Amino acid sequence: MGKRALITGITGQDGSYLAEYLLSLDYQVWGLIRGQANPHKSRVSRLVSDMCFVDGDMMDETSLVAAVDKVQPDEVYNLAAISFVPMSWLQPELVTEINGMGVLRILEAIRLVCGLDKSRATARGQIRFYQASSSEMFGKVSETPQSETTNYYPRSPYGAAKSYGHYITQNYRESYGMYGVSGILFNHESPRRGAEFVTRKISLAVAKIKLGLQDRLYLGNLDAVRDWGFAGDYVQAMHLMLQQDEPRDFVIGTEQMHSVRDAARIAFEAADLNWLDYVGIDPALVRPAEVEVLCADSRRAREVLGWRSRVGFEELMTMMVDSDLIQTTRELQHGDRLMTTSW
Ligand code: NDP
Ligand code: GDR
Repeated sequence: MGKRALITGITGQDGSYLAEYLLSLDYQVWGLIRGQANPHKSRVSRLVSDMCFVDGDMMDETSLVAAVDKVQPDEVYNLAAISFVPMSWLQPELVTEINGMGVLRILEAIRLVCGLDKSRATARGQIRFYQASSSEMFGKVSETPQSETTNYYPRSPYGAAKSYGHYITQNYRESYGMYGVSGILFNHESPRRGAEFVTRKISLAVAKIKLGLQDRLYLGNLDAVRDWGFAGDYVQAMHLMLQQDEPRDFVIGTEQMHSVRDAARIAFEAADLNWLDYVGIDPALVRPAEVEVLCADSRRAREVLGWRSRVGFEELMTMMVDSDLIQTTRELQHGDRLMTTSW
């Protein structure tokens, strides 16, 4: 058996892809599960066999110390968060607690279990830590594309909390000599993406329209531009970041820009439909403060990690539409409740 990894956010999109990838590298993989009957646990254990679970919540320091102590991991990947940006205007304190303070709590758990402090700098590297930072930290961008040296200007409580998580990871690296790094990841999607995010909302709607189950799709800001890649590619970058001699932060993206309008057009075309016949605007979906344009400059990742994004945007949207056509058809046949979003 190879190394041991602890993943928070195991029930989310990235958690399942990362677990699969690490298992393929002969890791022993542990996922942190919150709540007494987490409804998402069975979904991830169906997707990823051969992994172990440990209880814990990013709101609860004691549980994180116990989890790290029980697993004794070589690597911790902190993916847990409330990740849907609009939630952060509705529940700003909770989002700040989980996405910001939660990072501090898991860093403290590692520090306590390892006994890391300045006088024991040789302990560096005992547990390597990955923090899921976000391109949302760039917010109202000062330059395009955005790299590791671009200034942060978050435009949501989510972005502000992620910025705190980013800085506290850097601070623990510098204060205690911990091997702690942040991946500043741009949007990444997949058939496992939550239905509230725009790409999956579109692919699900295309499938339902194609199958005669839905008439219209309402979106917010069609002009927003993002750098969208495939989650399966991005989890490999997370792993690579923890295998370097020196801990460093990396920007991860495709370096390509597309608008929400492009996403809708491509997805409808994948099902031989014209998006103009089906898409409407709902002003309630426009955000209080929008991030207009994001595009990665991933040169450091290309040159140092040898990482690059493989799945292109058209391929990604088509993959999601195809998957939702299959899944929705199956749900219909089995009389299952259809996947939906109220956002
Ligand atoms: P998801 O929303 O799919 O998953 C979030 C995970 O966090 C879930 O497993 C959820 O578990 C867990 N979680 C939420 N609150 C807590 C808590 N209090 N304690 C423990 N676990 C909790 O996110 P993604 O997989 O898409 O993203 C992974 C990480 O990467 C997130 O931190 C996100 O902010 C960040 N990120 C994502 C990007 C993307 O495009 N996907 C881009 C940049 C950053 P539960 O089942 O209990 O709800
Ligand atoms: P984002 O992803 O906020 O970038 O955060 P999302 O898919 O929600 O929005 C992308 C862009 O699309 C615009 N948009 C809509 N978005 C949604 N969800 N629904 C709509 O109907 C709609 N219409 C237009 C949004 O305004 C936005 O500009 C994701 C999350 O995974 C974060 O956790 C992560 O940190 C960032 O990506 C990088």
